[in-house]
Amino acid sequence: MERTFIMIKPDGVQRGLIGDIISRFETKGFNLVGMKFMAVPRELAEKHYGVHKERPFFGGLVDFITSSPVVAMVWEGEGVVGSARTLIGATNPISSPPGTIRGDYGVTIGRNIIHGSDAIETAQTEIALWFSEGELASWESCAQGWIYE
Ligand code: DAT
Ligand code: MG
Repeated sequence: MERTFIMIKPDGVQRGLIGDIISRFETKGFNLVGMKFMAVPRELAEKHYGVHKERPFFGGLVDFITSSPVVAMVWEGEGVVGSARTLIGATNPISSPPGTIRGDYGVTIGRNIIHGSDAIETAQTEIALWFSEGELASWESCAQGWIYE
């Protein structure tokens, strides 16, 4: 089953949005298979955003992600990688429609509330970076038969 890496960023935690955000993934019908509330070591933030290393915003982005705790999660379900990106919305919250997490709660690109993997392969890399195998738990929801045909 497909899995994706989701992180509620420091601004989402500070603004009291943890419950709402988790609720959106839960009520959509996805399964939570891993979750931890944590301070992010600088080295982990730099690895996670390694693809943006040469961008001018890289230093500020790493400062931001390490500035206050985050909620790191793994969610599972059919098409979860793409669907999570749809639930999250556009990178810049100001151009993200209402109903999306960033569209509902954010204003600027540097404070966009949440991260979600952008492809299946990226998700696998990010899950392995943030979680050990023992921190993930596979399970079947009792609602499975009412979510999937
Ligand atoms: P996304 O998080 O939608 O996958 P991304 O991978 O292009 O977006 O960028 C990673 C994060 O970096 C993004 O969530 C916010 C920050 N970021 C991207 N572009 C930026 C910019 N032009 N100025 C400031 N921060 C930016
Ligand atoms: Mg990205």
